[in-house]
Amino acid sequence: MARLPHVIPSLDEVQVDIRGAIAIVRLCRPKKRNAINDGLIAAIAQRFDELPETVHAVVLHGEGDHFCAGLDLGELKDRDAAEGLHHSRSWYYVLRDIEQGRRPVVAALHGAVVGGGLELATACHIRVADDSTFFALPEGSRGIFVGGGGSVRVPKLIGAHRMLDMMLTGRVYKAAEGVSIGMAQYHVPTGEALAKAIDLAERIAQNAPMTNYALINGLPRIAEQPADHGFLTESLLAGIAQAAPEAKARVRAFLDGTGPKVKA
Ligand code: 1HE
Repeated sequence: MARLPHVIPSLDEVQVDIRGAIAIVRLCRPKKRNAINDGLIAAIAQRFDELPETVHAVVLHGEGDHFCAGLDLGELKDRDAAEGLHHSRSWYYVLRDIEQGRRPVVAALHGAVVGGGLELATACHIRVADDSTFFALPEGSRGIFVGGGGSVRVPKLIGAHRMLDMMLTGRVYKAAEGVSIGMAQYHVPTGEALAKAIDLAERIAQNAPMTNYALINGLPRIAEQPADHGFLTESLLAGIAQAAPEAKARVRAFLDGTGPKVKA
């Protein structure tokens, strides 16, 4: 099953603001702490699908006091095992299209980043956590399991045994400690995650699109390949990226003295 074919996307709950080369995608279900029901996950998919080609980086954030409370538990109680399996698979398609899409996605995190909310955040490429952020996987204590790719993506950031601890004991990581173990790359004061994420996205959008594509699609795969395969994949990506006219122009600009230098 691809995504959720019979679901009507709740498009009013996912707003998109295009600002030049970046898009700001906002989860707008604050009364339910941006908990993700079928309509919301389908709307996330559609909003990402519909981004114009002129968008070179995306910021994802949540309205209200929390980024995302995870799966809408109200829907869970109606599913049998087969429906649960297909539902879980449908999240994979949506999050995979974010993770392996055309452009990098920066998540601006605040408040609860829990359950499926953490799974959504870990499908993004950069995470900025403000000081109100807390990370948790309450599935363990609710008698369920992660189902949005968390068991694949979260251990890559923090290690399988930290995730085990979170699910077995209900451990909650506050922002500073969460960032220190790798949940996010940036930690900013409360209320500043969105601005920082926008700054980063604007910087990312200036990169050559092919370099960004090679990074988000190549690096994670290379990390899973045997070294010899990884070297070949890297060399193919390097060849494709450097052949682009934009790459030639950027390198020439540096050699002419007009391109930017690396600053300490
Ligand atoms: C929800 C949900 C939800 C809030 N599903 N309705 N996720 C969880 O187990 C997280 C559950 N939520 C919480 O622990 C808390 O709501 C929060 C810490 C996120 C926020 O607390 P707070 O005090 O700001 O809000 P609240 O009063 O708990 O919630 C406000 C409303 O949102 C309330 O509904 P109301 O009709 O009574 O106003 C809550 O019921 C509702 N709400 N979170 C449904 N998650 C792909 S598999 C992924 C597996 C999972 O993600 S499991 C879910 C894990």
